[in-house]
This record gives sequence, structure tokens and C-alpha cells, in this order.
Amino acid sequence: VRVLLINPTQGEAIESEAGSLPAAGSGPYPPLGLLYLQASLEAAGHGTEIVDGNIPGELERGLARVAGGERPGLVGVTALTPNLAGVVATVAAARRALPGARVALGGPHVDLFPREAVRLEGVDFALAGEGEPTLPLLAAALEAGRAPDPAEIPGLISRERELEGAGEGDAAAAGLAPRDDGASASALSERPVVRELDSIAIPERGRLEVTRYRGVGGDDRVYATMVTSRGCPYRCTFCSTPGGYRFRDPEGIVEEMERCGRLGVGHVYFLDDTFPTQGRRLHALCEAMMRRKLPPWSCRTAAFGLTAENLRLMRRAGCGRLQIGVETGTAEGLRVVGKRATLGQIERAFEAARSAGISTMAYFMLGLPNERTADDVRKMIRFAKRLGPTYAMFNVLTLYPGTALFRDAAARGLVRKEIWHEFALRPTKEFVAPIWDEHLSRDTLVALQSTAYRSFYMRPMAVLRLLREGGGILPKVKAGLGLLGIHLPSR
Ligand code: B12
Repeated sequence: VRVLLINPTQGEAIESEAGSLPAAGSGPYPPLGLLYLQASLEAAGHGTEIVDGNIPGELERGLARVAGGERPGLVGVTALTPNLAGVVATVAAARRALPGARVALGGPHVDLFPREAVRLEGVDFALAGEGEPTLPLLAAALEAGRAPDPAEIPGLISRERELEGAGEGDAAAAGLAPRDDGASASALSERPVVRELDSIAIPERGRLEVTRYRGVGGDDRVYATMVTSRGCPYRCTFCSTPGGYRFRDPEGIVEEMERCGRLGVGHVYFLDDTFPTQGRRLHALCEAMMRRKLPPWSCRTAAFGLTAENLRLMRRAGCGRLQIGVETGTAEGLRVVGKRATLGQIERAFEAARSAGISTMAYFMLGLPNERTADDVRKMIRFAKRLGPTYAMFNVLTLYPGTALFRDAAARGLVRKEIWHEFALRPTKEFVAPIWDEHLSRDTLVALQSTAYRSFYMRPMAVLRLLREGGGILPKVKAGLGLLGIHLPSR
């Protein structure tokens, strides 16, 4: 069957971090997960189309276009927990435009709440895990007119079977109960994943209008997003990303970057949970990059293991910017969030990045369980200033489902463990995501967040750095801070 893949509208997303962020001006991200699914479906012989509802007006336009053409038999929608109300609205719109199609949900939310997801209005299937191996199987079953069999499609739950089971009472109810970490009791302990990343088809970005995806990094270049790995080697306590760290072969990565370049992409942004920055893997990748003419790139990674030598190598291979999750500024805080780097290592990594000529974006959190007073938070702010990244972002820690910190908060009675499970069954835009407010109230934390921005950016040194190293993002940062009532000195 033909498959329509939809990135949902964002208008209904909950305010997932307390306090607003100076994110003004970051352009839309290309729907990378859907591009991967599209490539795998096409390789299996299914016609596809992507509608990127994240672009204003595009959901309505795209659905009207699809309804007027060859109609899809299956619609797949990506679900992230914070935007679940937007997912429900998107499913409703797809149902209205394409009454005959079946609807499947996938993505990080479905990994955590598969049975809740399949009960949402208008949803026929929930498919947990990485969809490349499984979504083509679902499409094939529908094409053959068979009821898709969960025994043959790992991670699949169908609404029919789920609601049949509901009549049986306790067993079904038990499967729906929340776990201590806020995820669903039915969340798969081992979600289906692609074992051999080199075996899956490379996204065909030319199927989308690539030039729409400008400014992801705050400047005006056309951005493509990519991954070199999936899963994560770390177990940070605020994150729900599953382990299963897997890598791609360098040749496939540079081949994909080259294709991006041919499409007119001006910058490749690697979205790996943790971009591999060490050892033989980094060397092989950088050497493969240096053998070709490729767009410049940036990545998300951790400070652990970022040595001066590796940073110089990355710079030569085209790396212009690093986004680093520093999170906090004390040894105790780093222990609480489960980061492996020491404060000294972090400082050396930022210093080395500066001398290698790579700009840095540092991400910090406030409202950690060990921060008992405003002074504790100020230690983090002082550390941020001492590090001197090109750009810094400060957010109040949100207790997301499936994380160790949520479990700790539930165990201490700070949050009800049902809170995300209830949201997963009845999502609304008004939902207030839980934070660690044992010591510092939400209002205090939001005020301290403002203090952090003010204190970080209201320094001539910070403005100078943005000007020198920021690659043109200064106006966007100014606009973002303006929304918080912070007005930067002009020089
Ligand atoms: C880029 C990114 C963003 C971008 C764009 C979002 C997007 N839709 O791509 C922006 C900046 C907007 C963003 C914002 C946020 N994000 Co974000 N983001 C990511 C990031 C780094 C990369 C996503 C990606 O492209 N991955 C690579 C592709 C290949 O994987 P994928 O998208 O997961 O798709 C695969 C599967 O999920 C599945 N799949 C996906 N869709 C579908 C659909 C169907 C039908 C099926 C069957 C399967 C399926 O198959 C795909 C191929 O294998 C991930 C972390 C990560 N590395 O994955 C976090 C992540 C998705 N973000 C997360 C969060 C929490 C947020 C924010 C709250 C802010 C924050 N604190 O980071 C906001 C909220 C956004 C919102 N309103 O919904 C969480 C989501 C957790 C959850 N419970 O939903 C993640 C997983 C990070 C984490 N571990 O905490 N994010």
C-alpha cells in the first residue's frame, strides 16, 4: 500500500520546560526519522509521501494534496511525549482527509507508552522501536488484506486486540499501569532496533524541499540532519534514551554527506545522542571526511573524552560547532545527573575547542535534586561563565517519563507516578510537566533561569565571543533574549 508519513503540528505541544527559552529564530528540523522510514518503505516497494506538519500550514495543504491524488492505505505519525496533543489533532485531521486509511503511531513516545498510544482516538496501530524493519511489514500485511500479526511484527500492538483484551479486566489493567519511572508497564524492555545500521537505506532528502530547512543552527544556511550512531553509551538520569549504542561505517556517512552537498545543503548537523568523539572510530571518520569535499558540520556530544588532539582532528575534518550537554557546575551535580566527565575535563574540553577554532554551545540545567538554595544554582551559573562557551542555554530540569530522576521523585512523593500515564491517555496542551521542586519552587527556578541568562550574556566578553565565534547567530540570540526582557549591550 501507499504510505503517508506525517510529522505532527507543534501548536499543541506542552510547555515542556518551565520558563521560555531564547530559541527565537531556530528554523524547522528536517523530519529525519520519517526520511529513514520513507527510504525503507520505498526499498520494499511501497510508494510514500511525507507531510511535514511542523511547517505552518503544511498539514492542511499536504493532506488536501494527498487526498486529491493516489490515496494512501496507511498513515504513520511520529509521536514525542510533549507534543502528544498535537499528535491527536494531526491524527484527527488525517482521518477527516483520508477516511479509508489505517493510522499507526511510532517514535519515542510509543516506546514508553505503547498501549496507551493505541487507545488514543483514531489510532489503529502502535509500533514501538526503530521503524525501518517493521513498518514495511505492517504495510505488506495491509496490502495482502491480512490482519497484521504482532507475533510477526516486533513492537506492534493493534487497537482491535488491545480493546478486546480490555474486557478481561485485571490483566489488561495491570499492563496499563505506570512503572515507577513513569513509563508504561507495557513499555518494551527491549524495543526493536536496526542491528546493522549500514544495512538500511539512506534517506532521499531530495523528496522534500531541502531549502525549507534553513536556520536550524540560528544562521541562514540550509541544514541537513544526519546520524552516525544510534543509542547512547551513557545513562544520564534525566534522559530516557535506551542503550544499544551502534555505529555506521564511515564510508556510508561521507557518501550521505556528499549527497547532501549535491542538494545544496550548506551545513550538516549530526543529531546522534552522543556523537562518537574518541578512538579509532573518530579517526576513521575524520580521515574519510578529509578525503572528500563536504559541507561543514556540527554535532551533539558529551565533554568526556574531548581531547585537544581529537578536537584538532575534528576541526580539520570540517567540524565548526559542538553542542555539549554540560548540565551543571559542581562535582555533586555531575554525579546526580550521571555524567562521566569531571569539572576539570569539561573546562579543558572547552579550552581545547576554543584553540582548535570550534565554536561551542553549552547546555545547562537548573533545579537538580542537589540544588537546595539559590546559591547552589549560582554555582552552576558561575561555572558557565568560567567555561566561556560561544553560546549557553539554561533550562529547568523536567522530569520526563522513563528516567531515573522521575523514579526518584516518585519514590520521594514529589510527583505522582501516574502523571505521565494519565497524560498519555488524555493529552492536553495545558498539562504541566513535573519538575524537582522539593527545595526551590517553580517560580523561583524560572526567576533563576532569567538570572542565568542575564548574568551569562550581559558581559562584553560574551557578546564579543558571539560576534567572533557565533557564525552570524548574534541577531537571533539577541531576539531570543529580548523575549525574556534581556537587552544586550551593543558592543
Ligand atoms: C532533533 C531533535 C529535536 C528537534 C526536532 C524534533 C523531531 N521531531 O525530530 C527539536 C529541537 C524540535 C526537538 C525538540 C524537543 N525534543 Co527532541 N530530539 C531530537 C533528537 C536529538 C533527534 C531526533 C532524530 O532525528 N533522531 C534520529 C531518527 C532516525 O530517529 P527518530 O526520530 O527517533 O525516528 C525513529 C524512531 O523513533 C521511529 N519512528 C519515528 N517516527 C515514527 C513513526 C512511525 C509510524 C513508526 C512506526 C516509527 C517511527 O523510527 C524512526 C527510524 O528509526 C532526539 C534524540 C535522538 N538522538 O533521537 C531528541 C528527542 C526526540 N527529543 C526529546 C525531547 C524531550 C524534546 C523536547 C521536549 C526538548 C528537549 N528537552 O530536548 C522538545 C519537544 C519537542 C516537541 N514539541 O515535541 C526526547 C523525546 C522523549 C519523549 N518521551 O518523547 C528525545 C528522544 C531525546 C531524549 N532522549 O530525551 N527535538
